[in-house]
Amino acid sequence: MINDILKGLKNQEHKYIAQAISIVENNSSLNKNLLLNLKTSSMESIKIGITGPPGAGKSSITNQLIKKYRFEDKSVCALLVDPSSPFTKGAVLGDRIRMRDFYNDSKVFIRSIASRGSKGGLAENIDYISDIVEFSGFDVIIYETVGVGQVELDVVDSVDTTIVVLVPESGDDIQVMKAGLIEIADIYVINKYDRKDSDKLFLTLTNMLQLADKDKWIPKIVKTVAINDIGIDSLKDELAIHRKHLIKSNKGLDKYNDRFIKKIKHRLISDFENSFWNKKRYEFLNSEIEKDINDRLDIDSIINKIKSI
Ligand SMILES: Nc1nc2c(ncn2[C@@H]2O[C@H](COP(=O)(O)OP(=O)(O)O)[C@@H](O)[C@H]2O)c(=O)[nH]1
Ligand SMILES: [Mg+2]
Repeated sequence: MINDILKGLKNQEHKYIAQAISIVENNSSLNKNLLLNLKTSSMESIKIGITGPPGAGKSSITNQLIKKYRFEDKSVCALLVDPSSPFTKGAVLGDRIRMRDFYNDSKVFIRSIASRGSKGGLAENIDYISDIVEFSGFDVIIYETVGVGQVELDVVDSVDTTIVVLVPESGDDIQVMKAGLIEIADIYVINKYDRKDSDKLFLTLTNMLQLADKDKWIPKIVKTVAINDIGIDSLKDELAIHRKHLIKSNKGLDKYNDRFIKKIKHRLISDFENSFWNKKRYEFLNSEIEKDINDRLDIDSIINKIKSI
């Protein structure tokens, strides 16, 4: 079975990509281990993260970007990280409908992934999922996420370029800063530039970027009206410029190495946990939990006891 999956992934067959991602999402450790050694060369595909508040136009921008990359015959994978619970599928459905443009295009793979699955969150699975889609050899991989929670920060670690989408009505500078969106952006998009107060947000952002560290990459600001395909070409140009910067400054290699180290650490932790816990250790832990709160040993003593078993 695993050989079929690997072969299917190499051929970029949607059925197998979906199956591999499901294996990871269902967290079946046996099957997940079979996927562990996907050899990927993380530097090859263009990896983009798009984040920002709900309704800012992230999916609309993703849609337009996919069209542009398809025009160059690049294959594209878009992963929509859905923060809603498994019970409220609304957001996902909306995304799917707009993405229907690519329904018959075998070089476009679009999938929603749950940030909070029934077993385990995205954070621990994002390494696997990005390995799967990179192994499948997509030229471009786009992750769409909402806001800046832990999930988004994990996604930022997995991509080369992070786009933060803001809209004129998304509020004043303080809110933007407070939301933590400032630190993570390589490119800002002010979408819905057809709306009033767009220039105001542009000025605010421009002023804010004056404070940025001049030795580092200074984020660009791109104005777009995603629904009318305005500014998307500039966005694509800026993505290419940032990519060149990453390669020239060796930042791309640094990011790759950081991801490599992170993967090793994640794997070590999960291997350690899997081999550490056995029946006796669990039994001891449970016996403590069954005690009245005041009768339990303190945490350090419990840990030492468990280690000694
Ligand atoms: N006026 C205007 N509406 C837009 C623009 N881009 C997207 N929208 C609309 O904004 C709504 C939310 O867009 P969507 O892409 O789903 O936002 P997301 O939640 O960030 O993915 C949709 O109704 C879009 O049609 C734009 O540039 N101008
Ligand atoms: Mg969306």
